[in-house]
Amino acid sequence: MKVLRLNVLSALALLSILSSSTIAYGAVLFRDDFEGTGNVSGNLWDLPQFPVPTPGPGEPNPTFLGRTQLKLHERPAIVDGVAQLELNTFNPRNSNLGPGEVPSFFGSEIISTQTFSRGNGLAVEARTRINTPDSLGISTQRGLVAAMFLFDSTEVSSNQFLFNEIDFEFLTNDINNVEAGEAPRVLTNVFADDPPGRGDPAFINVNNLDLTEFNTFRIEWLPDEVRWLVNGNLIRTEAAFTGDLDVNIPETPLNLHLNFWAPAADFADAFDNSLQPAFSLAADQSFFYEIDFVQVEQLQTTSVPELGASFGVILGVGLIGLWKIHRQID
Ligand SMILES: [Ca+2]
Ligand SMILES: [Ca+2]
Ligand SMILES: [Ca+2]
Repeated sequence: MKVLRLNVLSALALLSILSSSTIAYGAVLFRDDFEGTGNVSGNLWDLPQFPVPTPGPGEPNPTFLGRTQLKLHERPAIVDGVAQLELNTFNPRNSNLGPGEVPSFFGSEIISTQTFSRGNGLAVEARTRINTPDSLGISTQRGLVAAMFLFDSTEVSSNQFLFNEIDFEFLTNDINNVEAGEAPRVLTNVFADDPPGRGDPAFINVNNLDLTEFNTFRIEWLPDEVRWLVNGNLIRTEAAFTGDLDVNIPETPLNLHLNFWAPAADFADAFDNSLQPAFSLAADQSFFYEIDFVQVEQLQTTSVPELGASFGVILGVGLIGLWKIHRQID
């Protein structure tokens, strides 16, 4: 009997090793290659919507970021297979400001009409570049932010919001850092039922990254971790197992956003005083955040046996062994 028990245990151990192999596969839930001509699809993308009723003084207006009014009616153009999110230094309101109204930029945001639940895991991937030569055409205009993020906000009481959000943010200030011999970097952030504002941000240096060329950025949103990848390389993990004492992993369904805007001075890393609103169409300058494609995958991490030939042979040998032992005992 001892021999039999050992063989059964080893067979079970072998089975458990084989069956603990995990595979992750992605079912594509959403993809836009921005092919064709015209403007980004209204079926796939919403524009920001001005709050109703109109916010009073000091009340939040999610369509105004930093110094930028997001365009509420102009869909980004598709040019040569790329969605062009445009920021203009001239907001038409600037030529006819009301009392107390400050001049602003005119920026862009697109928001997936589809809402995505995390489930066992969700991955968002986009290939993007920043196309923002300065007025002399010799360098990159400072003071702009391009972002790709998953987002939802919940109003917990009157005008009090909690954010769930996972971000990549690309600062044109950091493109100029590279010219100054400093490391290229991206800004990552994550909010899990957190108030608007800081979140849990981290600038991550990425060697040889050129944000003016196309790069692939990926967010993996898993039950126990959030991962940020640049061109396939993992650059940040938000998870308890790293020893992080402030772990933020959103639980609620989120929408995918891409936007392009000019921050105010309170976002010191991203602000630049050389970028100022224009007061006439003739003085307008235009900058672009270009999206080649964006896709969302549902990730399934499942424990399955590897049903390869070797597994079949090992299983067969094990069963024959058990049968022989069984016969000996009989
Ligand atoms: Ca938090
Ligand atoms: Ca953290
Ligand atoms: Ca494309």
